[in-house]
Amino acid sequence: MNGKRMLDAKWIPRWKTLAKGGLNPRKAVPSTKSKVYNLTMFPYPSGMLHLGHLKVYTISDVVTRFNRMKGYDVIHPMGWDAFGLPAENAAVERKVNPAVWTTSNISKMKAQMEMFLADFDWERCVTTCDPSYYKWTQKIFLLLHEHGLAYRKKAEINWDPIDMTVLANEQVDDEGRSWRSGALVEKKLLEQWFLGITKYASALNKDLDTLDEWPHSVKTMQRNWIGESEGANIDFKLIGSRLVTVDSDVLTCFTTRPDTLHSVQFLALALDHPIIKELSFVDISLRDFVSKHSDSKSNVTTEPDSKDGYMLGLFAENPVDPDGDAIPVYAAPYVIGSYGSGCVMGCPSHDARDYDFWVDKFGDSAEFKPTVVPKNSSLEVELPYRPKQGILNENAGKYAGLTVPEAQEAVVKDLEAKGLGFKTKQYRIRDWLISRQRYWGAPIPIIHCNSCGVVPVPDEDLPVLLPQVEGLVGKGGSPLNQLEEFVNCKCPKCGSDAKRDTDTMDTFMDSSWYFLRYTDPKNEKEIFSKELADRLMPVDKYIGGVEHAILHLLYSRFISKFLHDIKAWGGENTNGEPIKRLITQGMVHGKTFIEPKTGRFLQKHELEISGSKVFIKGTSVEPEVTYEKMSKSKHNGADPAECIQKYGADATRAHILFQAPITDILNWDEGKIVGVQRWLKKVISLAETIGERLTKEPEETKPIKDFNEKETQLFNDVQDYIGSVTDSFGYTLSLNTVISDYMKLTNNIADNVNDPQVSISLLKSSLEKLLTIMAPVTPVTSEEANEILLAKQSIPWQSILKADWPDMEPRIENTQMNFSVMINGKVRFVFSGDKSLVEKDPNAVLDIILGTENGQKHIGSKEVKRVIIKPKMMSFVLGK
Ligand code: ANZ
Ligand code: ZN
Repeated sequence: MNGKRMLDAKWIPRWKTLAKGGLNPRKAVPSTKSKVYNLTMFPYPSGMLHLGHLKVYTISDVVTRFNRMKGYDVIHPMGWDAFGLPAENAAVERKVNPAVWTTSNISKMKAQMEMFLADFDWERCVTTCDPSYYKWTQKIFLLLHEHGLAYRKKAEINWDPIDMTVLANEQVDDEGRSWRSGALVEKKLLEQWFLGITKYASALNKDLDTLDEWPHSVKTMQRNWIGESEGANIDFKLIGSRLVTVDSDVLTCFTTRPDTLHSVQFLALALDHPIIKELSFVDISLRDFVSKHSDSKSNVTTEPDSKDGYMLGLFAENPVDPDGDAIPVYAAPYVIGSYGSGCVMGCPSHDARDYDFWVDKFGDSAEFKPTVVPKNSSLEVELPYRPKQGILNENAGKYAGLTVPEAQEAVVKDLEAKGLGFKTKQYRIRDWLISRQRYWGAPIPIIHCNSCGVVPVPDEDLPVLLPQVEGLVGKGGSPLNQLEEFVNCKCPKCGSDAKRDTDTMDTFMDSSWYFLRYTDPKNEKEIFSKELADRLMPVDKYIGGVEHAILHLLYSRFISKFLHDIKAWGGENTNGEPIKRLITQGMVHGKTFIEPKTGRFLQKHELEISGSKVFIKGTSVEPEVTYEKMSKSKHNGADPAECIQKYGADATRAHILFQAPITDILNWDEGKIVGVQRWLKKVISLAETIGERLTKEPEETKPIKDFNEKETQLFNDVQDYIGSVTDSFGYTLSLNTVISDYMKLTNNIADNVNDPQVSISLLKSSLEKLLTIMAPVTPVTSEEANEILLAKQSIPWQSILKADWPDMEPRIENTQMNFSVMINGKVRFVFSGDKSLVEKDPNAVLDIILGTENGQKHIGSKEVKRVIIKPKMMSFVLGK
């Protein structure tokens, strides 16, 4: 063990004694102010903390320690996101049960967190795979079901052929690959459970406006994901319809541009539209067209770029021009079945896709019916004309001359009056598919009965325990299905033989409410007590990775709002938003060495360090150096535990904060940690020097009004740094400047430490303040230096971590000035006096000088011929 680790090992047990097992004795000091809820995204228990964890937990730990010193009642919980594929897959690889694997990883990671002194409220710990937790995840599912927000439907699902499970839309990237395995996702039709997040789409979108303390970028991502479009539903009557299974003779189209209604030249239906289903029975070529454009497994597909279309032989009338040309209806793969009404009013003059479709059908002979033209009529119009700044032309009949917004209002109003349309909004977001055909998750608490149908598991039978079995782990396709003792049960309603649902829930369900459970983690009777949740919610600061900007945060907002709506928490005036301030920390990138010729990533053992340079071993070639996302293949990872072993917790914590603003990417360069180490050493040696002086010099507290220039300067600097660090911790979270403030103040005190003009009492109190404000980041060094200082004064030790945060005292105006006193042109001594002497009568000043020892010595009773007083200088010319 080296010196630094020895200090860690010295202090950790002492704190634990004081803090009843915790790492921060301050926790034992009663709080005087209101609550602060600091939260970090809980990890999945992989067994190994990485530098990203170290960074995020250090940030929340230092801020929490600061909040506690300020007297707040802080809650700072930690838990484990323990269900899910990563755990299941890892357990498969290592041939152990995920439960066993998870438990052992949790204790490993907890120990690693202690190593870098992260002080969490372990008494609030939750583990999502623990029955005492997932019982309540299941209860929330049942509540959603009770409120019509959990339902089953046959759905085309995204099937990940590697992980052998269903993925939510959100888990498939733009290229159609699984976010986890990277496999190309296939489509399948399965009976699945969905949560009705779309019912909350409007609230989730609107309330983003209330989240003032969220990063703009995250709100934009959520807004795009929800995808709210304002527009209208417009009904087109079918002419002479001979449809039988479809019991309506109107086609409803959702449009964002009701102003273009007069330019409609066709209607286009999605391939899974009920009308197309019916017509396919009799029309073989339509059947061929659909199957040509459809996925063989699911029958539905959307080809957003396809210009293909099939004329159905149906015609419709335009609601604003019923006597005009009959409008042909097509089947078109570019129309999305699940968006709007699955039917588009085609405006080739104004919409790019409709234009392409139309031109593909009619080529050069295609005719157009534009209704919107530029305001400036001399401008050449190129179709499709899409701008909304135009006005309507004569094709628009009575609406001619109106601007686009005016026309939209007027058209919709007229349609509404005739019952042919209405204003509405559409959302791009889809309901949340939560069924997973995997083992390691919370079982869906539903029983299927032949006579009663879908039956919720009664509350008294919760939790539906996940059976502890070997062999099922890692198999896709609902492995619980193979366990007869699990599947077979009695129907809670009629008592006859029934079967359990064998799917488990998406783990995003587990993590969508854990912050609520932290408010009351041991409750055995309720999800959580309303009273406790109301007192501790919302989360004041939530720190985590931006990769969770959409999924986790949107689901968390949804479930919180739902629980709020059913009055599980929250007062009248809140809108159920769970997170007040969101802080997205930047990633940690690793130093990466690349062979210049081949571009190959080099391993550490292939490198050789010589002075400040690095060479490829055995050559004089310098590798290219970059910083990139840490990964095994780039050999650029760094082990936090190793770093703490080498440098101690304080240096590691300070280094990680110092290298970059918390929201920026942090380029991890261990070499730079020496600067931090040097600073910490300096702090300890300051304690020794000042302590030593305290044993020799009398410590008289000098009143502030008697401070000389140097003392005033030091005193004011200390106040400035306290102010700046307080702001950084309290609001801006500019934690890199906190570290540089510490360093500057340390240097400041060090510059004065041997100056006889600076009183020992001021030096001591300055150092004490420095140690106190350092305590959130470098508790070991603060504690060690404080102990040295106390020992030298023979004061019994008490933990500095218990201290209150120092107040910033008002700066003092310096009234004193050092004057160099010249006698006959030569500086003889320095006189420290009030600045106002400059304006005084020279003879009065002379009297003051004559009153000093130096004045008597150098002037005495000699004749003074001239006196000149200037700032910082006095000159006396004496007679012979
Ligand atoms: C006529 C029109 C004229 C349209 C025009 C746009 C511009 P956003 O903004 O994304 O919501 N649309 C409606 N339902 C559709 C579906 N199921 N599949 C594909 N496209 C669909 O898009 C709304 C617009 O997309 C709607 O407004 C409709 O085309 C089309 F100058 O109606 B529009
Ligand atoms: Zn039954």
